[in-house]
Amino acid sequence: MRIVVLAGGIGGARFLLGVRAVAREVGAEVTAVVNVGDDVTLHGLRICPDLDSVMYTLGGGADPERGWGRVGETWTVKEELAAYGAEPTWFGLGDKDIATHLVRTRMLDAGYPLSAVTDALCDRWQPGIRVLPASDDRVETHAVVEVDGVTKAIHFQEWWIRHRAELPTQRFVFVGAETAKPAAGVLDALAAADVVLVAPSNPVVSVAPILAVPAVREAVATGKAPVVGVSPIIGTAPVRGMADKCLAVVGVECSPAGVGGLFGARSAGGVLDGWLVDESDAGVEVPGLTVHARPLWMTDEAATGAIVRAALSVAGVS
Ligand code: FO1
Repeated sequence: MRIVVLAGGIGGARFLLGVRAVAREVGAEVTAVVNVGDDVTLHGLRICPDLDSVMYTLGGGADPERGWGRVGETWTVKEELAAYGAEPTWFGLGDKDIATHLVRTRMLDAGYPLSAVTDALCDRWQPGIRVLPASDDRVETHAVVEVDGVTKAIHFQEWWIRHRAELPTQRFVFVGAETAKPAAGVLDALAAADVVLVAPSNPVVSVAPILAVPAVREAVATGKAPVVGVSPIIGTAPVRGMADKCLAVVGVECSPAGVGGLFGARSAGGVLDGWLVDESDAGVEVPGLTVHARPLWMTDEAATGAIVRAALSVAGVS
């Protein structure tokens, strides 16, 4: 069986631990198509938070408390940069993490596409699945905000970290998405997939930027493989992170029904066939979608594996 997972953020990385566990049991191949909308260049370094969260988490090097960055991290370079007053001081780069960005930036500057760079970085981390950026092109999430009566676009990381998602925000823009092409390998993986899973990642700033690449959306929406999503919302709150604030920006209710409706049914121009919601949300209905309910807390790899098995069963491929 070939499983493709659309993923971003820490929720996506943790979901992939369960996907990998199930894939090992059933002998499936897994490809993660990962959000690049959070990527940013700071201090001259290209930083890809979602690719790194996936790589570090599956490679056993992620910090379990923060969720992002490396376990056992030190912060000497960050402190030295702050001592110089080198902005942005609101973004924390750990010493070990910086090595990843140095290798990535050097390879990108030498002309390698992000997919090849990611492959090279994964040689060290051995994530046990194929990790692909959604695009080798720049697709960068910006938030259109109002500050002191002035409307301007700021990078997602500035909105998320510096302003804790609390600025009055009109909308998100995925800069470059319209003309971006899927990264090498993405369309082949989708064409060969037996099932596509949408991880319980932030729907607005993790999954939407992947689907904003026109050929990716087209391949997911019209492909032969069934597409099943796992709700990142339980009740009225995100399982993790600030998806509630992002959903408010796009005017979607923070609920499993709201997010299911945002993705929409493939039969009605959306991207999903099935939608897995938490057991406490049993009875939720989304037009055009097969909705199943089961416990969705990813407390450990076994619990996450059980969620993945349920998603495969909704897809009819288990
Ligand atoms: N999140 C923070 O809240 N503060 C930080 O200083 C920070 C730095 C950082 C550096 C590298 C990296 O890969 C991720 C980092 N994150 C940080 C997490 C990141 O901003 C977001 O959680 C993701 O982009 C959302 O998926």
